[in-house]
Amino acid sequence: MDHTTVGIVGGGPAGLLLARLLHDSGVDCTVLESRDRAYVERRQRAGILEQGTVDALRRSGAAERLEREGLVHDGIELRWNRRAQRIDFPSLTGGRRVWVYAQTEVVKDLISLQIAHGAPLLFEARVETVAGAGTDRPVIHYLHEGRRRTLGCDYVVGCDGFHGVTRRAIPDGATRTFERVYPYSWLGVLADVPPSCDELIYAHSPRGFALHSMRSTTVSRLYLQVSNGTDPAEWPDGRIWDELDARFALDGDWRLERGPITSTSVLPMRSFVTEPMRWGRVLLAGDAAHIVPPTGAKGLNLAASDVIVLARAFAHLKETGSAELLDAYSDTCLRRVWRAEHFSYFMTTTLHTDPEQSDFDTRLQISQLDRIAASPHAAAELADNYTGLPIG
Ligand code: RFL
Ligand code: PHB
Repeated sequence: MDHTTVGIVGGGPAGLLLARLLHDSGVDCTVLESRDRAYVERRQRAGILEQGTVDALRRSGAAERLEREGLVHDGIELRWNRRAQRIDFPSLTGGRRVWVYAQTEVVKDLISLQIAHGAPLLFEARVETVAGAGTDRPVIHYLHEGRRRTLGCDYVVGCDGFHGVTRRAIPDGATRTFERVYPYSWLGVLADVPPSCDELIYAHSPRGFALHSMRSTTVSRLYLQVSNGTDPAEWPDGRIWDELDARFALDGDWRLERGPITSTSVLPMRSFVTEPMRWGRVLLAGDAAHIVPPTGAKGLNLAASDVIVLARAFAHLKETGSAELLDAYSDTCLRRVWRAEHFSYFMTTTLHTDPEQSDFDTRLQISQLDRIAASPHAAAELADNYTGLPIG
């Protein structure tokens, strides 16, 4: 049986960044990813990186292309009642900002570094089970090149996302889960057209939520609130642009540029937390442990902050022999996780229209948005959460 110190299940952003950070500390690890490289590199997802995520990528030498191609954003725009309000991050947070750099690109950069350094990263290696969580030698059983294989580990980290298998290695009753499913989804649209704005626009409208984001100076990323169970085929391109126009409408001057739509997909929205994030020698990180609705742009950043905390704990164990930081891992992460859960819930419920929503509920949303526009304290609370709180 092969052996490694840290067996990492899943080669998404959490697993790949953890592998980089462990490599930097001289802790050996193996990443097992069920999909092929092209699939992982193309999976369209997040677009916003917080300062702490960018700092970690810089420290691990994975930010070279991000420095060149990433777009630094100093604020976002909120729209409601046909008016716009900019939230300026640096002035409200003591200098913090965010980066627009797609998750696909972060993943590509991390994969190419991992391969360049010869660190073990297996694609098309599907983990079937993780056994022995309660022992000091957990084992990963996986399928690779048509053969069943086994990897013995000192620790296993489940970075295998919400539908992964590692969470199941923890006995029933040892964890508690918390969940909320939202009564709406997002229709995500990628279009070959320069963004119609310099910064992201989050729009509340009587027709539902809309978000204008971007992938580069030539590619726009747009989202529309739609009903759960929507089939993207119900949304031909003309209908998408008309609906975006209606939801972003302003009394002032503004024009949404249209262009060829290259992909559409429907994304359900969920909040989910597992507590604790560790049992015995099995630890969970990223979406395997928690999910947020994407309105606060927190999912990828939470995945990054989990593995930053975890990599520090493994480095401490290697240097001092003390498992103190590893023992504190779950509590340290969950404080930040719950803050992000609250912020994501707040952004989601303030900006979306619940199909059951009354006029009273809508007035409360408008009052909250008016308050953010009128009060630097309310705006600072949003900016502080959006740009990301300190890690650890
Ligand atoms: P991932 O990315 O799901 O990666 C898990 C990996 O594990 C593999 N896997 C397995 N491998 C081996 N054996 C098995 N049995 C396996 N089962 C699964 C999978 O193939 C996959 O490669 O989890 P990770 O690494 O924790 O990363 C989390 C982020 O991907 C996620 O939180 C974000 O994408 C969420 N998110 C956003 N986060 C942000 O911070 N900012 C954003 O702007 C933002 N926008 C978004 C988002 C998520 C979205 N969707 C699709 C839910 C926008 C969208 C539309
Ligand atoms: C994105 O660009 O995909 C994106 C940006 C901000 C969000 C969610 C998604 O809140």
